[in-house]
Amino acid sequence: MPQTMPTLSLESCTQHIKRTALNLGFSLVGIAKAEPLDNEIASYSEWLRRGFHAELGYMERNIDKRHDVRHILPSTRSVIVVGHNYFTPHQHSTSDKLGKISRYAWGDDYHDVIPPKLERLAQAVKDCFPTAETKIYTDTGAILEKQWAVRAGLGWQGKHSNIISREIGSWFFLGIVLTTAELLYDRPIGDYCGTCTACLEACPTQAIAQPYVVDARRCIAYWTIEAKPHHDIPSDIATQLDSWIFGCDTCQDVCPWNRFQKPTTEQRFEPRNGETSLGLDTVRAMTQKEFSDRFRKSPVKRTKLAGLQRNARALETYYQHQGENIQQITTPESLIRTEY
Ligand code: B12
Ligand code: SF4
Ligand code: SF4
Repeated sequence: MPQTMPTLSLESCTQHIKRTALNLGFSLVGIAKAEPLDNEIASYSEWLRRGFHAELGYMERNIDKRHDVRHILPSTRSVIVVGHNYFTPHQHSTSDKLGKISRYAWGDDYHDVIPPKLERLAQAVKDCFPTAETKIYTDTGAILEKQWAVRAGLGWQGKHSNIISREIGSWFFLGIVLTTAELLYDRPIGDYCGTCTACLEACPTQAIAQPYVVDARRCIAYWTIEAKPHHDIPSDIATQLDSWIFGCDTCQDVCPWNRFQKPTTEQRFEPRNGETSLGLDTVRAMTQKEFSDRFRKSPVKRTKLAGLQRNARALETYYQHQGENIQQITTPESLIRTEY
């Protein structure tokens, strides 16, 4: 397909698109040339071979699209990648009656908030290239979003496997616009993890199998969000839940690059009703209607009521286990006291 002719110079078009992204509330934007992800797909296939995708069967499909976005949109020339900050300056309330919700799920669902912004960004491409084709994604298709973010220079892949930006840390969502228009391209930046291993050490379930590689079978985020509600959380994971009832942020909470995060300007990512944790009793007693009303357009709905209640039961096991450990430590002393 011949290159569609821009109405302005390539520089002005690229600038117009990037400026539009920032005006829409994205904090990061970069552009990569559409090429096959040869090295990335080789390590992706190895990840699958080792069974690290747990029961995420969809990860085994559409490998050709993940390898080369031109299997999705033929004649794609550019991959525009944006990052949307979701950090809000709140902390979790914690007690053995509560379960923590991960940050990304405190407000409205990014699958609802981000696509309209991506549509407007796609329109900015068409302002310059009226005949260009576009396609948008945010965790909605067979695209290796993190690998494209690296190629577009948004940041580097941290040892916990999330993308980290030098400017805003890692509390951001990724969004993608594929387009047949040719633009000016950004370059990857370096890896700024250095000798740090804080995330590997902090992961409660040792899910980071080796630096940069997460085994979903051991990841709390997998078990509390993605695992089918009828699957009980295995006891070796349940006893290490670190108080999470939905998702897990431990590896990002300890990352030094998240120390100086700036709050998002998107009000819809503020915690709903100021809540960052859920009462275990409330969840156990919740009816389907209460669940649907409370989590409409919230990421939490993904786990379904049965999944959330399964998580609450597992957390009770976790707190019980914590209690037993404390008791074990105090037992010898209490024995001595009773003898005297
Ligand atoms: C499947 C999935 C999951 C799975 C698997 C996690 C994973 N690490 O892939 C589960 C359910 C566990 C999960 C959890 C979370 N997820 Co998720 N998830 C995805 C999804 C749909 C696909 C990711 C994927 O392709 N994984 C496959 C593996 C193989 O890819 P990878 O981890 O990048 O692995 C590469 C490296 O291991 C690399 N590699 C191997 N050796 C080496 C060595 C070096 C030196 C390097 C650099 C690389 C390297 O090779 C692999 C392939 O290239 C994406 C959306 C999308 N379509 O991309 C969102 C996405 C990755 N998730 C996201 C988020 C926010 C989360 C959570 C933080 C949510 C939460 N709070 O609970 C957690 C984080 C857990 C973690 N530490 O990764 C965001 C991440 C944003 C960001 N800033 O990076 C994404 C991009 C969604 C979005 N659009 O915003 N997720
Ligand atoms: S999300 Fe939690 S369980 Fe998964 S790798 Fe990070 S710290 Fe480990
Ligand atoms: S905690 Fe350290 S090793 Fe892990 S991602 Fe952050 S900087 Fe990299």
